Amino acid sequence: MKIKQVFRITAVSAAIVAMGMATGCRPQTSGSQSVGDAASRVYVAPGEHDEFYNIVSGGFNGQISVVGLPSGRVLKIVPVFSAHPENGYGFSEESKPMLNTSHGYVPWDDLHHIAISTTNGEHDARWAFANGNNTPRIARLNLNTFETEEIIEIPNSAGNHSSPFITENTEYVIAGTRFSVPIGTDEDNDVSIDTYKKNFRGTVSFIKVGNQGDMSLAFQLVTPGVNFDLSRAGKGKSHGWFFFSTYNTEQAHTLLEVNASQRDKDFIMAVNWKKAEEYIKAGEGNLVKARYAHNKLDHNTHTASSTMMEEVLQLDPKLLKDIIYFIPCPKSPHGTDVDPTGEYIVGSGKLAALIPVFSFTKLMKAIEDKDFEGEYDGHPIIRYESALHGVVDKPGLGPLHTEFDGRGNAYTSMFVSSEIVKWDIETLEVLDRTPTFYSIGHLSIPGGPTAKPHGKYMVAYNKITKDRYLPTGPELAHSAQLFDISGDKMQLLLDFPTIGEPHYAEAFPATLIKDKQVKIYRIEDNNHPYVTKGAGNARVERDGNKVHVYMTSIRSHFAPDNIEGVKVGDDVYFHVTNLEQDWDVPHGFAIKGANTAEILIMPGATQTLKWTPDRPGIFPFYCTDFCSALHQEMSGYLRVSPANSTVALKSSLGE
Ligand code: K7E
Ligand code: CUA
Repeated sequence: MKIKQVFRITAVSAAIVAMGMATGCRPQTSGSQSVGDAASRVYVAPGEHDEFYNIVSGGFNGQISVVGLPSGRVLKIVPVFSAHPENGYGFSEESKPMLNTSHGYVPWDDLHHIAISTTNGEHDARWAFANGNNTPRIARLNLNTFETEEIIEIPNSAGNHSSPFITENTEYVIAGTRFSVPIGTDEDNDVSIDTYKKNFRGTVSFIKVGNQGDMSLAFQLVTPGVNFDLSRAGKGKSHGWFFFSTYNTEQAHTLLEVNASQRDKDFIMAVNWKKAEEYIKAGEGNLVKARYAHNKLDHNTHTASSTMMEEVLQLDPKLLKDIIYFIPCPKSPHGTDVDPTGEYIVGSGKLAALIPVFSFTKLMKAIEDKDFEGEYDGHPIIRYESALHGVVDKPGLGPLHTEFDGRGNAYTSMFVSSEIVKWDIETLEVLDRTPTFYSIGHLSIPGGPTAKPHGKYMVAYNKITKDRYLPTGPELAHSAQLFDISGDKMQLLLDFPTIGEPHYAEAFPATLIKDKQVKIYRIEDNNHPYVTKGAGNARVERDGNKVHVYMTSIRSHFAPDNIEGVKVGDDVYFHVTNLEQDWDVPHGFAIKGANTAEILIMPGATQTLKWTPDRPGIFPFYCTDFCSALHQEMSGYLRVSPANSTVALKSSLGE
């Protein structure tokens, strides 16, 4: 969530702002209590490796950072929804299709949440999924290559914030809408905003995940026009169900900070997705027209392709009964979390003074007994008390997100009172609390959302940094804090700055993937249409005003390294194949005046930089990645002649 919204003063939020100022932004203690043996517990000696991989969302940078825990060291930035000049993602011809959407090329998004793949509810860490909020998309990263392999756009959605969430066996990744919008044809959608209640709808999308990770949009449920927020799949006994938090059940379309906070309770929407599957098997649902891009990287050609999809299967749970139930939940819930057993469902109402915990067993009984207290937009509302296990009383202010340690404890982040509260899932008793510096959003325990948390550590992702680090002008790095949660009391071990604005993160033991890492791509397997296998095949070819440069790179030269006969106005394609078959030897390629980024080519791969020279002259090109003692020598010249020139096209190396 964005702090600016919470801190804007209105009648409704003034009191909360006051509380936030008093307790959130200016905690009494400095928090510098982390001394002594804490230092040794986060110390990873030179040459040693971290115990956990932490996959951290970058928020408004549209990327993911990979951080080692407990050290907090940044290991890699993986570009996902944002073009990345560092390696040419979104600039190279091969990667541009990955950022294609029904709106065309969209090289930025706002990435908030991570979902690591699971089997039987436990991390298998084959893939990481992440959401793009602004132009609704879900991405899949391969955790053996740390590359974005696939992006699927979500039609009939706006503000894909409630996303992505994973079911127990990675059957689906699931995405809900933040902004309800009209969901008809483009022409139908041109309606007055004040017809919100009549025309605006939410959707929740179920994206099937295949054995190789491949995503396809299986179906969408059309829902009332509420705003969905953070959500979780059931697991164990609640497998087959899904729990969405909702706010703005008032269905306001203006001044939401007041108008969406009227009701005492919003809802958790419980979805029986197995029931939805039954309906689909029985032939229910409507295929409706929808335009959305599905982009995939092919490792054989090192090239992404984009396919425009045309329809989606929609189910209307108003007609198809027993899919959707609403559970009242105070007040504007931001997160719904399910404990490792699948029995307890925790609602975190960001404006509520308590944390309600629902029981799946009681919920099922209430449904069986039709223990309802009316309807919301045609869907049954379950009686609050009937589904309630109990409440955590006075936990703190502004509960947002809850994670679990697998030892019967829950940990909830409190944005307004700027603290983490530890409580017992059964007894609901508060066991411990610790301040965070400052204004925590998400917290993350390794395996925290799974059936088998790895426990040990917890990371707080804080929205406000203030005085934690050396100041860097108006904008400060966001701040994470690592806690030891192995004992009864949470203990602060480390502060570390982060990349972008992290929201959610997931961590898992390094042993799950560290020995499976891809080190090179086999050159024999490279089926790129413009691959050059061996420097002897390097050449230049003209096709009208297109010039294809079949180029190789190996320590420490490009072949060819002298090129003549290119003319102003030509489109020059440098197809660079890195012939290296050694780990950790990429080569880069850049040429003077190119209106794009470099390309960084992994061992055995081919990447293409397109360049349209705008003037005659001599243009040097060079390798950008320090690859050997003769890296500075890894360079070449390209001559550009006027458009009407008769200079013959030729290339050479060593002549
Ligand atoms: Cu709470 Cu976007 Cu997950 Cu941020 S959201 S904190
Ligand atoms: Cu290749 Cu530097």
